Amino acid sequence: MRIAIISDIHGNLEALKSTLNDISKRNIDEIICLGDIIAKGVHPKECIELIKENCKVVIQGNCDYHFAREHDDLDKLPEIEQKRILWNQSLLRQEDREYLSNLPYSYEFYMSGSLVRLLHASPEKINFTVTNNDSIETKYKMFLPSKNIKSDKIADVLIYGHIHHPFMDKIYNKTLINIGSVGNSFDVIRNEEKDSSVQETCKSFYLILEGEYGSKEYTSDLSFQFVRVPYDIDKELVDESINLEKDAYRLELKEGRYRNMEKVEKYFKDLGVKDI
Ligand SMILES: [Mn+2]
Repeated sequence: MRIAIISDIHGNLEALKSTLNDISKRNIDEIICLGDIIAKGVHPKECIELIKENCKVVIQGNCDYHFAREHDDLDKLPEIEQKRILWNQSLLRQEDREYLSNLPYSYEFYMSGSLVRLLHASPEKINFTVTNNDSIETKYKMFLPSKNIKSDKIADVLIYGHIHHPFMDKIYNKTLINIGSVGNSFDVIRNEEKDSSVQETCKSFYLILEGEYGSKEYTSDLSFQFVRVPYDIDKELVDESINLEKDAYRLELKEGRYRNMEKVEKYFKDLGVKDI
């Protein structure tokens, strides 16, 4: 069984179309989405339609939850956040908001002996950020069950999205995988002296998981294939004149530079990372 896992489309229709087209050529049995279909780009409705048509399972992301729900405390939020919520909601129909609000938190199955669990960001919180630079203790917690997860088992393979930056790590006998982002790939830090082409960063990323679906026996092989798909970035940006944060969005799509650099720099400083 070959399962394609996609995440973090963020309203980028060209990226999603190119990714689905690539998947259609690779003998895939089913597609699973790990959330954040909307927010940032201007095509959330079209992306929701394509995701509904193509994905067997869709998990809720923090942006799906945050921008689809009613905010009773809207006037107490910072002004930019109020604007962001209203702008994102103006691009959605009521049925889209209901769909996004009712997506599940996680999904799991056995494959080739391993319990594979899929979620958007972390077991405890839908918007908690775990990166490949975090400690072994933090990474290990990703495999643990929580009140949000239906089973009480510790996962063997944990696959997630949210950070827009793919990696794979072994924590003891466990496997932690981030699949990257379809529509909003970026590097949190860019270094002009060390980087080569930004096109490496700006592609759509997804994962193919292959193994014996439903098997609790360690007798068959299990494999993970990271895929990068180019897409027409300029075509996607044609409709961006209505985008509330078009300059920041353009920088992310064209140059792979993240918009919230103060937050990122503080994060790395707190970790004690100097040479980035
Ligand atoms: Mn997210």
